[in-house]
Amino acid sequence: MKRATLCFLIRRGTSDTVLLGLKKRGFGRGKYNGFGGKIEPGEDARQAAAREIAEEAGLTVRTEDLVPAGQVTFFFPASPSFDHDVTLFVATAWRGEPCESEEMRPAWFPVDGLPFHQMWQDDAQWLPLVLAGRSIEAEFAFADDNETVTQASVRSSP
Ligand code: 8DG
Repeated sequence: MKRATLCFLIRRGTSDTVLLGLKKRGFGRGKYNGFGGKIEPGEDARQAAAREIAEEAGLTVRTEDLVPAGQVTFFFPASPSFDHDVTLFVATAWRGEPCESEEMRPAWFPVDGLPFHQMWQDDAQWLPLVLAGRSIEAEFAFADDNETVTQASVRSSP
């Protein structure tokens, strides 16, 4: 099981917006997602998330500004090497302006207008909870196409 992080940067305002990145290559290519990736040896989840945000979006986030938002596990029975255990964070403070990287093209979306048709199918079941400030514990399993959700479990706490 690979350990990874995923972070959502939220701009609070009269209506909140969230920064997503269109993944340009690799796993999840063509989908919008938060910023994150594998936790490298010697890193904790916060350090990994801050590094990925810098690499993928060109932004500096202090590890203490990363607010834990729970854990999601993704199971791919047809391709177990894709299985991921993902630590979630949100942040509302960072430095810099988002810029496109080799891996991600960043764009802002209203939290009530997320591009679910261009995201992982499970995201509609948990991302609105996380963006509303809740912490979740979730598990999803995917069909042989590695896209269609076959089993879902989401628990949330305030
Ligand atoms: P890296 O070089 O950036 O470390 O690797 P990568 O290929 O870009 O990504 P990864 O480390 O394999 O991490 C996969 C990312 O995708 C990780 O942030 C978790 C995320 N992810 C899944 N499945 C799903 C999903 O169903 N929904 C969402 N929103 N994210 C997912 O692995």
